[in-house]
Amino acid sequence: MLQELLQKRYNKTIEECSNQEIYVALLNMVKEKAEEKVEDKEEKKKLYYVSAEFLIGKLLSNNLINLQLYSQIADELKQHGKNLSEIEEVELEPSLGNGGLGRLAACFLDSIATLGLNGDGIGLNYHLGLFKQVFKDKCQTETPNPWIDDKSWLTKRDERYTVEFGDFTVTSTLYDIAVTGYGNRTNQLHLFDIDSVDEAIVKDGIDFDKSEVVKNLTLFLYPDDSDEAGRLLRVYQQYFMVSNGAQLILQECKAKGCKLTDLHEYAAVQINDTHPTMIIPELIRLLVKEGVSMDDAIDTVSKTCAYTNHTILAEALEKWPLEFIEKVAPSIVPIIKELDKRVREKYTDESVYIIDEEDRVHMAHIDMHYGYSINGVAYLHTEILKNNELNNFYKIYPEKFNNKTNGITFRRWLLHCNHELTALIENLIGDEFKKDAMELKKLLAYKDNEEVLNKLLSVKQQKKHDLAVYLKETQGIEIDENSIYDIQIKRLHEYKRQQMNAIYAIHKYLSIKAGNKPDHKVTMIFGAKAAPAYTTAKDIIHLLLCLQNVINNDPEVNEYLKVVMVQNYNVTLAEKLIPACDISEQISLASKEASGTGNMKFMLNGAITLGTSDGANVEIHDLVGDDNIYTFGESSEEVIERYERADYSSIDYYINDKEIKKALDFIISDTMLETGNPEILKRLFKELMVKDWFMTFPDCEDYFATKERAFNDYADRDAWAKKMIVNIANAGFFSSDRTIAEYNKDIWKLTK
Ligand code: 26V
Repeated sequence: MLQELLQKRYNKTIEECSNQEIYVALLNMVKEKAEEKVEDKEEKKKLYYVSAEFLIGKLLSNNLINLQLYSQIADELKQHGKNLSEIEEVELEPSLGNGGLGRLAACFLDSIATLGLNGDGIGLNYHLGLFKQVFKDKCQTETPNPWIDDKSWLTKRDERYTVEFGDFTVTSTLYDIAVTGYGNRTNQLHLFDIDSVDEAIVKDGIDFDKSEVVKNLTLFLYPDDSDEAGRLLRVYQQYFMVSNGAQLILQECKAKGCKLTDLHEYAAVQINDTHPTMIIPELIRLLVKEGVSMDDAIDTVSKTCAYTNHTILAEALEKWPLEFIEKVAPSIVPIIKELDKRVREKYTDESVYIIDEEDRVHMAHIDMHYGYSINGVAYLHTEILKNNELNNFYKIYPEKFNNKTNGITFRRWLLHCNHELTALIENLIGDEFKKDAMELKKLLAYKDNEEVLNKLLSVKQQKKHDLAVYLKETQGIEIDENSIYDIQIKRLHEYKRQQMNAIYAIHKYLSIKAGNKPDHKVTMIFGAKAAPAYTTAKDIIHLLLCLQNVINNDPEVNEYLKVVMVQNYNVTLAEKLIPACDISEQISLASKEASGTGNMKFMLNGAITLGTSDGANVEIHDLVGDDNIYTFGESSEEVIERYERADYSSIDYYINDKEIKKALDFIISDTMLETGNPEILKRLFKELMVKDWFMTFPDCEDYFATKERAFNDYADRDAWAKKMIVNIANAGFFSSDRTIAEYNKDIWKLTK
């Protein structure tokens, strides 16, 4: 098949073609095949998943898998001495997301198409995506991450919409990326853009003139919002996204004969976090403009839009100054005021108003009053929303609240990233699990089968070897494949507590130096980007890079412990790291991680979770039982109470706990100050000693002890392999196919 294609395209054989040429030929073939699976006649109702982020990752292999062409192409290439994974290297990874929220949106699109549902994504075509992370002097620096070239997955469409901002008007351009379902239909990811964006305005690193919106509107994902111009640009991006989205939705519904007051029968709009919230007033505005009464417009839009909450962190819940919206999108201001007025007429509780006394617009409040569903993303998270964070809204609208525990697409996070494990599973239980993830439960029958357990261990060993080779080749990092791989990869945020893991590294380092030689070597692997303006997060990266230097260069210790921080952690790296992992670090402060999805990917690939009772860890625990997970730390209730009492004093721990003091003091020891930047290290030391806002110290003792227990258990290979198989067998619940089926049943109600 490929041979013919290349012959026709280049008049060359597979052997004669460069990887680049083969890639381009495959890209075009996939685009054509995907197009054939676009449904000619759409169902009446359609879902629009609106999100500022879609962290889709590389698409070639994923699409080949979904079109069920992967083995055929891979085999053909192999016969001719080529390797599909090398060809994949040609593809640039689009970085259209920060982390979990964006990756979740990408998994959801895959599952929506796989379940054969009529649903498209709506977002923005950021030219330079999220920044690329480059380490310099053991610190994070940021550079642009261009990903669009003539061989990208984007297809330019003819649709153009006009978006009116306060002081100027733009015409948008629409690009689509085909979303192939596994053995099913093709949907679209619509990414809006404007032609005038100018990459040449980027100066040093990722700096650019924020005032020229026509040149920078879709340049970067979430430009630095540490200053007012950056925050304003975010509002421009958001309004641009939703105004285009609203116009597209209305155009498609009208084409199907929708009466405007029946919008909710034709469209379900899922608002992914508060970033797309302005779609509510924008839809209302457009309906009113077409002659629908305000009452009817509010009524139908409220029955169309549904909101997903992804965090309880107050600083992440958007509140835009009304004057920003007045400048960016003056035409929706009267609508927002009208929506607020109606709330004020009904409720006396000021905490549920849309516009507060400082004239800030609480975006989530618009979603909750004027949407028909409010969901959290894991059981615990939804309970906290109902009982604590959003309790005032829960009291008004109990019927709107529901939980949808997150999921991941098994096509990317098992079939694609772990061919060896997929083959082993297929040999044991057949291939039904590819469509029905709950089939994985059948693996439990093998949990005492020594031969199977050994095979599982050798698959893990193979993936550990592959990672070692990959890191050496791509980053010059050497790791010992016979060590335990203990991995924490996720955005750098204090609540995720990479700093607690770093404190463990110091503790262990000092303990080895004091003569306690461990039985098993451990490689601690970190991967994380920090927001460019988030000082403490960047300081923690500096700490990790300094520890990497000190520990790995200490001959007394490096036989037993190694610390590795990979550069520019992204989806591609995750696909290499996750299959290789032994211990999955999920150590957020209980109550703070809404769900986590990395935890699910690790579990599916046979890593054992070391985690707090937070987010979806709680559900992992319920599924695998006490023997197959390592949990530690204070409960979410205890943490919530501590915050309410406001009596946590980190300095007391520093003074009273010898181990904590020793580890913390090491941060500003001569060894460290000679290795790193004294100003940064001292600043971080102080931050932890006098603040420790995410309360690492109270959990340290339990964390360290539980971690040691896990390392010791690892030595019993059979017992460990049994834990692995129990984890894999129970991971089916976390398929995003299950999550999407629930969204559809409870919220979208699309018919097939
Ligand atoms: C955003 C920000 C922005 C301002 C500074 C602090 C801050 C902290 C957190 C966030 C997170 C925004 C929303 C988000 O990405 N939530 C993640 O969503 C995932 C998918 O539901 C979920 O698995 C993660 O637990 C959750 O953190």
